[in-house]
Amino acid sequence: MRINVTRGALPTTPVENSPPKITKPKTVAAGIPAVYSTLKHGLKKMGTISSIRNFNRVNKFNGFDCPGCAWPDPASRSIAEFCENGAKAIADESTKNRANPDFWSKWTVKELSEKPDFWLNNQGRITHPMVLHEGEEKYQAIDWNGAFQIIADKLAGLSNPDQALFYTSGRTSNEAAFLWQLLARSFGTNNLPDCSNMCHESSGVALNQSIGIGKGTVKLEDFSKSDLIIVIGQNPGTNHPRMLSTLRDAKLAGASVISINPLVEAGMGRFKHPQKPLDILGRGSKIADEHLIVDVNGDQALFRGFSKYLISNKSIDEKFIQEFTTGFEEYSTIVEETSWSQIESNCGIDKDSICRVASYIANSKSIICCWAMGLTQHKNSVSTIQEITNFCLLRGNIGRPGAGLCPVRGHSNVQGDRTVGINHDPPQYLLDGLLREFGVPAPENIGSDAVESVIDMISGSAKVFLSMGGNFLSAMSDSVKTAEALKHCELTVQISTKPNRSHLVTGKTALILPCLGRTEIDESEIGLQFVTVENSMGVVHSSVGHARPASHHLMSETSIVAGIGHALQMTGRGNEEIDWKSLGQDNDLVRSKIEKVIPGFNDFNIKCRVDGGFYLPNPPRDGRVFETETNKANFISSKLNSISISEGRYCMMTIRSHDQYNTTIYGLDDRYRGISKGRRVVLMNIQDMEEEGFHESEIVDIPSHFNGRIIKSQSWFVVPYDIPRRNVATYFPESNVLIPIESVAEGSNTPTSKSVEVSIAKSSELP
Ligand SMILES: Nc1nc2c(c(=O)[nH]1)N[C@H]1C(S)=C(S)[C@@H](COP(=O)(O)OP(=O)(O)OC[C@H]3O[C@@H](n4cnc5c(=O)[nH]c(N)nc54)[C@H](O)[C@@H]3O)O[C@H]1N2
Ligand SMILES: Nc1nc2c(c(=O)[nH]1)N[C@H]1C(S)=C(S)[C@@H](COP(=O)(O)OP(=O)(O)OC[C@H]3O[C@@H](n4cnc5c(=O)[nH]c(N)nc54)[C@H](O)[C@@H]3O)O[C@H]1N2
Ligand SMILES: [Mo]
Repeated sequence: MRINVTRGALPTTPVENSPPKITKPKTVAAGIPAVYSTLKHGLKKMGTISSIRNFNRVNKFNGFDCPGCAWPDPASRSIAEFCENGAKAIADESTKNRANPDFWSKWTVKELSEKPDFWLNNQGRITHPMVLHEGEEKYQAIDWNGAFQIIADKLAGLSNPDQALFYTSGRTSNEAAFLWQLLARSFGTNNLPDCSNMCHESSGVALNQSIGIGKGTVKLEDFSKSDLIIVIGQNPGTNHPRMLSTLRDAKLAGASVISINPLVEAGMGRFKHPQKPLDILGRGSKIADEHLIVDVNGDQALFRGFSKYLISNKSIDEKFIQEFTTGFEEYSTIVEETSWSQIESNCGIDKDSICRVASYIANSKSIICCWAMGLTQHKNSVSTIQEITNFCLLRGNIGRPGAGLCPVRGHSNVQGDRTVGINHDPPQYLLDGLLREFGVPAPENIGSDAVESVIDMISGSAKVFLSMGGNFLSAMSDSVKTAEALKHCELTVQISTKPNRSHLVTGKTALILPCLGRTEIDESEIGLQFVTVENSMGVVHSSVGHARPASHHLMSETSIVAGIGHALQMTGRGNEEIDWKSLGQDNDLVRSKIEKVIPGFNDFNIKCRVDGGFYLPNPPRDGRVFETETNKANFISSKLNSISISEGRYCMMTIRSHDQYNTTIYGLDDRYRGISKGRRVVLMNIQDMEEEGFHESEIVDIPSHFNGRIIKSQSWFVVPYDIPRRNVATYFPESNVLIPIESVAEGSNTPTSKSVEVSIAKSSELP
């Protein structure tokens, strides 16, 4: 048997040997420290001139879409419409460092895997296509045609199209994503796992069943018309900083804000707008009027409590319920049957506090509910999000100004990717459209999602893994199993900008295909190209890069997909009708195809050239039309089903620090939480620490427990933190190793990254 050389490569970043520095968490977000951090990251990585050029073009008409998050742009944009963390994302892409063939020739993949994730990312932009041949220990440069040929030959050699997996990360443009799914489906498979499977899949599944669309129902302008904005399981100060400006403006217009979170996050305290001088110097604006400190995984119970109050006090909109919904009777029965004691024990908040807030809710005319990963990555996520939808339906808080549901997306185009066809379980109109426009017949089977892909690779039923962006190994749960899965493959291919761990734990043969980033000029043989993206509120708009590409060997994502498609066609295995050559050169042509296949894109090429872009249709938002099986909005009744944690164990959530973008680690500080110079920390309630006999920075081991399986991880530093008892928090992706691949949300199959049953033990061996 041949040896896979990456077999010895580390699947996770190495452990840290020195303890972090711990100070008091901050109560104010942004302000001068954010301006300082923006400049520091910009100047250090890009240099002065590029910093000014790039920061000036972000989120502007004819500029590029900030790769930081999917929060929409306001109609009147300020001189610098971005935030500290958006600036870090831009600086990171525009770095002067280069991971060129010299760099790759210095290190074996095993040696690289022994470096921390932080170091890997800092090596800079990948400049050339690279190949790791079977049996070799180092990557070497390869020309583009050679790389495409390897992929085409491997794909053509598969006995069944479902042996290939086409992963997508949500930074990919609409045009590249559309071509990517066309490539997969023309090859004959729906195997299109994506980062959304680990992210907002639970929101999509829940909302589709409840209101007939897997997206939110508010526009940005609704925030200033709202009386009450509830922010649930979200840390906007770090992950959606521009949302804080929206919340601040909504408050100035009279709204109240409630944050529901086990942690009091700095952004939800006070906020100093970094682009408003008076704000910077003053005390800033208070954002949350109320923090409800819910236990991890307690939201379903909490919202059940709100509904119980509203129904028993008849604070409901009977006319709306009658006209637009079904299932109310059943829901009110199940609500009535749920006891207050069960609600209190599941969410960790007492009845009086729930009723006090509910009475406030009863007096608020228009309510928006926003949420992110704190809600979507639990076993009961789908039913929790449906409970929140039920709560909104009770008072008709949907499809009218200032009210609605707002799942806040993460990656800047994750919503658009799904719209244009990145979906392992595609809608019929998409399949019909592909047949009509390209003569591509529907693939035989429903595809695999992210978790199923890991299982397919381990079992050998998938042999080729192709990745459009992202870092599958580090982003997925159960890092060791995911590594085993990738190592089982014949070929792994990563279309990337920067080095990451998925380049180091690979199949027998591995390719890295370096692509242009958002900020860069995309010039094809027929002229300058731009792409489009869809933000969290369904607005599609253009993104135009202006910077000189990091290397003249880079190709755009669209031309890479077309290159693979064309090479596959040459083997006789691809669909003959698709004109890959033209599609790879001409994004207008791709957009004209999107227009013909996906509803809502009429006059796409005209509308995407208008400043601000255009809204995709959204029936619940636009006209209280619910395209469900019942043609109504459905109250969906579920039993309360929070996870139960055994005596002596903890419920662990895995969260982001202020210095990371998902698996890309910019630095070792989490400024708002007062933790610096280290990421291998476990945040613990001080009373739990005392009970366990732990001191600050004590080194502990963490075993996770799931259905009899125990996974151990060593060397974590204990940090005392204001977190509910029996809850702990660690950073993603270091702790992904502890999340069992089998532990998923019911209905959406999303890894339960926010509720992992763990115990915490004194370390058996000191470093
Ligand atoms: N700078 C930066 N920006 C980003 C990203 C990044 O990594 N860095 N990632 C992008 C992506 S892809 C995404 S999806 C978003 C993620 O944005 P967030 O969802 O804000 O990210 P997380 O750090 O996972 O934060 C989850 C929040 O939920 C809380 N929480 C955890 N469990 C529960 C629970 O059971 N109930 C409640 N009510 N709260 C809970 C945590 O305390 C934390 O505040 O951000 C996007 N933007
Ligand atoms: N435990 C735990 N796990 C989680 C989460 C969690 O909260 N807890 N969150 C989950 C969520 S919400 C998400 S979205 C996933 C994220 O999963 P992914 O999207 O797979 O991961 P990223 O870290 O965003 O991907 C980073 C890599 O993308 C590449 N890249 C950057 N820009 C570009 C570009 O413009 N084009 C291309 N082709 N490549 C580019 C770079 O090489 C970089 O190393 O992780 C999930 N995993
Ligand atoms: Mo995400």
